[in-house]
Amino acid sequence: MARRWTNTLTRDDVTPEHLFLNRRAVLGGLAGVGLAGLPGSARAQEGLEPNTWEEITSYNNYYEFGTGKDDPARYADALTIDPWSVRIDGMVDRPGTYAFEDIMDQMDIEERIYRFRCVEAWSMVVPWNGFELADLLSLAGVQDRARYVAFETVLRPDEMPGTRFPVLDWPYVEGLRIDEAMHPLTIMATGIYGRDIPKQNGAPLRLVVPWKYGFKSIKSVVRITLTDEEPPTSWNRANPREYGFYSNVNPEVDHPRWSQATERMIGGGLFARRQPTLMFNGYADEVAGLYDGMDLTEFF
Ligand SMILES: Nc1nc2c(c(=O)[nH]1)N[C@H]1C(S)=C(S)[C@@H](COP(=O)(O)O)O[C@H]1N2
Ligand SMILES: [Mo]
Repeated sequence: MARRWTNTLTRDDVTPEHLFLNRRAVLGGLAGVGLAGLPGSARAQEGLEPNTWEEITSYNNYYEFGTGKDDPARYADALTIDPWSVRIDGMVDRPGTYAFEDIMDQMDIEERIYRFRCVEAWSMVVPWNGFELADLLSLAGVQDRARYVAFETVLRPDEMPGTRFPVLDWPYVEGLRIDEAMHPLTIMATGIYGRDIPKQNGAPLRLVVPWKYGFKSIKSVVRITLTDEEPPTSWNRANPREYGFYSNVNPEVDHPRWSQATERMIGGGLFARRQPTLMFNGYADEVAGLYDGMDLTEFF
């Protein structure tokens, strides 16, 4: 590991249950006092000011808890996240089951805030806490022949009411090419706003790939497999015409059923000005080189 660090996070840092359960009331109150009059869009458009906690945690996609935007906030409390472990296997030197606490002990997460734009039908700026996926993978030792990384979400029908319906082929799976996975903008998030990541946002750890559409950012990851073949992804399986493996944010490649040339900022209200979608979601300087020579209308 390149960075050494001192772990200051303990069990005592975990969000107190009563605050978590009452977050709507608590945060609604806070918003009423401190943040009134400053719409999320205005904040988010000045530089990279983050959206509010409420905007980020009450409007989610996590189909294991239902397909409605407010289903995850209503039902995700049922997910048990302690203990948690991630199996890392395939083309690695040290395959095994890595306990979440042990991963946290190895990672340099202190004061590491990644304020990323994330985009889909709406866009937001989220202050993530976490660590680079590359650092997690180096715990297991990636072998040279690995070309792709496959990810899998926990599947617990008892805790996840949405998985009783065949909306997607469960468990939710995603994948990245190895150079995408190793890129420093690709992170595993464990928190937002310096607090533990809420369950509806993918606790205890979820992928974040800021230059791709939101659905690449798989939640509540329990397995990571290094492979030499392009892995299946849930949305590509469900609808290969509409969702490709890469899913890079690209205003020039429309979804077959809608234009992706503009985005509406979440929190700005229905009349929020739509803004042009940026190539690679504004991260072109950092990541365009990964796709040199590729026809992005074919590899969408
Ligand atoms: N396991 C799992 N991960 C998932 C999803 C899901 O349904 N299940 N939805 C994806 C989609 S479509 C989006 S837009 C983002 C939303 O992340 P957010 O709720 O934190 O904004 O999560 C992605 N990760
Ligand atoms: Mo999505």
